[in-house]
Amino acid sequence: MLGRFPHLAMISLLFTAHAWAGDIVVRVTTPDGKPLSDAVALIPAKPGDPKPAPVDGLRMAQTSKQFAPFVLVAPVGSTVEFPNLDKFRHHVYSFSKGNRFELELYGREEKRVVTFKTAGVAALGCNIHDQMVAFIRVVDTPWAAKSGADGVARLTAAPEGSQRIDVWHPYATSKDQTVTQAVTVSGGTTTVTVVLDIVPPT
Ligand SMILES: [Cu+2]
Repeated sequence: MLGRFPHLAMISLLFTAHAWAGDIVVRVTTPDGKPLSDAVALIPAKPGDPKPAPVDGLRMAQTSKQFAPFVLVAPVGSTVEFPNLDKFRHHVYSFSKGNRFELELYGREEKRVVTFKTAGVAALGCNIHDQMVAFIRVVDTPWAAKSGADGVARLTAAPEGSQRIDVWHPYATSKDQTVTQAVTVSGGTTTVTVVLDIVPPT
């Protein structure tokens, strides 16, 4: 039957190929091969890509005069809670373009919520405690993930074919704190290693 209608077989193959998606395991390391945590791997959004679903109730806590986590990934339109777990007050702000906000002095067990509407980086600080630094990477792609302590970030159900992956870390020395790498996704799991040179501020 397919011999009589070879175009049907062709259509079927094309359809199957498009339905395929693959997972990408991004191993992020420093130049000496150590796993690098808190890096954000993403496939930049292209026209026609699905939008990421906003997430409600993401969390950026203040505890022991630090933010936790150090890096948070938030799809555009997500809300982030800023609970203060310390016994003293914090005054959290971001002056980053598109994601400016200021949470006036607030105390223990008080919670503030901010909606992040612009893709980019929101650098967080506290007016009271200079050492408090954290970053929210606001993304407009459904394929974004942060590397864990093992340096691995997983992008699931990425479209097959040739893809560009951007890996960002707030202290990377590369342009825009980003290293770009090409990867070919062909179903199953594809592993790629990305090296970032990091210089934390002194
Ligand atoms: Cu503070």
